[in-house]
Amino acid sequence: MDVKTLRKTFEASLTDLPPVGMDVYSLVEDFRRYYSHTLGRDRHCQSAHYAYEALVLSLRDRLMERWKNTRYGYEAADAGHAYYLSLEFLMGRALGNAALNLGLDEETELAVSCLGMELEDLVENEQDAGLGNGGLGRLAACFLDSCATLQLPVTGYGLRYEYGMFRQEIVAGEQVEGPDHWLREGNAWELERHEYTQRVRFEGHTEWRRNNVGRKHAHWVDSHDVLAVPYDVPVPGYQNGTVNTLRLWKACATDEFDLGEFNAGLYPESVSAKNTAEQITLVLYPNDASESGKELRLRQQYFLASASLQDVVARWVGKHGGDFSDFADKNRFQLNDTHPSCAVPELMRLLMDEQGLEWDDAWRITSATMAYTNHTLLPEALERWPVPIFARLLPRLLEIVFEINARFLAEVARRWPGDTERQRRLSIIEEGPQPQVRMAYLAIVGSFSVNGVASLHSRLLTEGLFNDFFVLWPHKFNNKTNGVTPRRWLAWCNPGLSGLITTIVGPDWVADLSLLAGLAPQASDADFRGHWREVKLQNKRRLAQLVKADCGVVFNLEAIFDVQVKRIHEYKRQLLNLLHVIHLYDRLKRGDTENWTPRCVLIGGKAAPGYFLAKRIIKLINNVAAVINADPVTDGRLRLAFLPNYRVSAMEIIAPGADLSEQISTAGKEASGTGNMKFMMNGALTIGTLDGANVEILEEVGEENFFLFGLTADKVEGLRSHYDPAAIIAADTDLNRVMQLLECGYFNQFEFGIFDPILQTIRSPNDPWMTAADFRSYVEAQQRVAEAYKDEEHWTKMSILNTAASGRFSSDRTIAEYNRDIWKLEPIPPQNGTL
Ligand code: F59
Repeated sequence: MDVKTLRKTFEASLTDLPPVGMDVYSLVEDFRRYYSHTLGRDRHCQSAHYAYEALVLSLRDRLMERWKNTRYGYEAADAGHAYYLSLEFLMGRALGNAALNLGLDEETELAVSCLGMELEDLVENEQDAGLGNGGLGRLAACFLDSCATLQLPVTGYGLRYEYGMFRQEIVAGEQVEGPDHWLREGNAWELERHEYTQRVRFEGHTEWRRNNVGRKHAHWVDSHDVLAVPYDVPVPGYQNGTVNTLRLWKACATDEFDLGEFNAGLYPESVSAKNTAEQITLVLYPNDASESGKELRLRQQYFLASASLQDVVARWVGKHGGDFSDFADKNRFQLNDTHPSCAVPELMRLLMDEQGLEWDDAWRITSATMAYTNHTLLPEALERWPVPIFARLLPRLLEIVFEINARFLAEVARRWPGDTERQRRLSIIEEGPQPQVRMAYLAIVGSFSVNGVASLHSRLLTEGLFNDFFVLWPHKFNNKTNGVTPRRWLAWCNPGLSGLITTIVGPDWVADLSLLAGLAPQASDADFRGHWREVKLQNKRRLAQLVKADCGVVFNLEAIFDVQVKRIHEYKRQLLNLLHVIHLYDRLKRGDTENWTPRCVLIGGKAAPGYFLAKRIIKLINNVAAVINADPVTDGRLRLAFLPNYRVSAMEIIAPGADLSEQISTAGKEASGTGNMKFMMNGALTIGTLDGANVEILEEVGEENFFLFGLTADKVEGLRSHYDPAAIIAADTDLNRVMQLLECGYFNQFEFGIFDPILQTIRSPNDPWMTAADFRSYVEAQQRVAEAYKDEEHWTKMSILNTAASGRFSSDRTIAEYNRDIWKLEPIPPQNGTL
């Protein structure tokens, strides 16, 4: 046989390799081989890390064949594909999820115990992939899980940060940030794909040349280029044989980048050039209170957009040559907030400058493939880039942005002749002493779909922030209420509750969460309630162990576990929570202890390193905790703990152990929230305002199973002009006493004045978060909580009804809606599918 035939035979043989065994025995065999022959460890190795790694490699083999079959399935179907572009994917740990989704959770546990180890101990060896700040990044991770579970051809594109979200330590009550070098011991899940490396340009300038038919053509010259090397991470669907891809780009220097200096003997200089290039994916940016124009951040954003789009276009050209007539039909780019919105001008550039299309054709394609999701209503969080920075870094892109804007404003002028004020308001370029590119406007103009993430949020977008655009293009706007994956957030993190649920509704709920509704009748079954309580108690025990280990605080298992975990931000009002805790302490000090319900309050979350007030709030929480926990009057009655380094893997222990979920943002400020959904699924009750997805949670579970309080979004806005916190404080004895305790320095005896900036915001008529306004209503709701908790049977009933009503908050439902309204993809099973 000639080499060509041999090669073809080899390639064909790759599709019918014998399947990798899915039984305990095969797992044990693979584990031993990886441990010994691949990792080269022997009986002298006591580090659990290598056992963890051997297990990952064993599971990865099982993913690998499904991964290939999935790709072949998509290729053969020649169907549409969606790309989720996001600067953040907060994946957390992958091991448990991979075992569960492969249907190997029991086998894995058995195999590991056959080898004299505990799965839990190995799992603990995995670093969280913390490539995100919070809700937005975790949403991207839940979405990938749901896309794979629904067998939708969706690929995630992101950045492979060397350092993820910073590690938070608490030193003397204050947040201290440390680097998160999550890749130090390697990442056995990822697969480097050198062969798909892309080249991304920066700086330089545009040169216009005529081609052979006399058409003017832009050339981006004298650029400083950086290589984008892809690392693929497998994303398994739930027991369906599908494995999708998360492709993360790493920035690498080109050879020529430093060759000149190197040859000239300028060794340190040549290395510094390499460093500049590779800095792009060195570290995740923590989101700040307001967005500052950091140049490196813009580099990251363009790097992601350009590498990803080039990758897609190259695959298209490989298959269809220069024929782009079907491109818009077959491709969708979902922009996770404005962060990747350079994709709009970048796709224009690729189609025109590199593929030779005319503006109108390129624009038809671009504006029919892009879809934008907004995640915030806070105007100060909207991204703007100073034109001079944009011009220097991405000169060619800015020309295209200007042209998009000119054509767009001409359209506005045709619709509203003479209305220059409207043109000024709608312009992608904000004029002023320092002109800025408004990234949200660029995304809206370039997209066929714009969505909010909860129904209230989407309504407020069209009525407020984006009203001018809504008037112009009402058809673009839609809502997609967020969800979370029930695989990680119930099936995996809460095996006790999952088992109990399965005894009632069968095992199918994991991929069809609406089936949880079948639990509702069990709420009136005393035996079932007993089992439910037993499981919750076990989960509270686990959570209490975590709190003891990480905070040194002992939680009483009989108490309400009252939990608020999320990024620290004024609008989320950790302060309101704290005012209530101080109020409870004040009651204890006054001897007002009759009918007391013991309560353990847990607060966790990271503050952006540059967000002064958020960091000071952490300090206040810790100071209050120190005073309260040391005072014997609180023994058995009240505890407060701040959990350091809140992250995905911590939430997997926290959500199952919580009784009460704090969702207390100022109404109209929290776009959706997703922690609220994780708590609800795990049977916690919510105390919350009518904000974000709380509105829909309340709708599902009913007022009688939810502790509602506070002003509505409309009321908040109505109150602004005459908000008078001083009067509210004076008229409310409890709040007055709390403020006195704070203001007399009760919690900062030797740290004079450090909390004054916080206290000033509470007393300010301009406090945007109106903390004082909701205090009374919040305390009353907390009293209802305390009362309700005393009736164990009734509380359990409400807990069951919360889980039963949580079906709507599966990200499977959310993704089904994205697909129905925006992507319109066909589900495609893998080729030669094995489950
Ligand atoms: C922007 C520019 C420069 C640097 C950082 C950022 C930036 C990064 C991350 C801004 C915001 C974020 C971020 O994490 N935002 C969110 O997590 N938003 C949340 O999104 C969730 C999912 O939709 C919502 O549930 C939640 O209400 C919202 O706050």
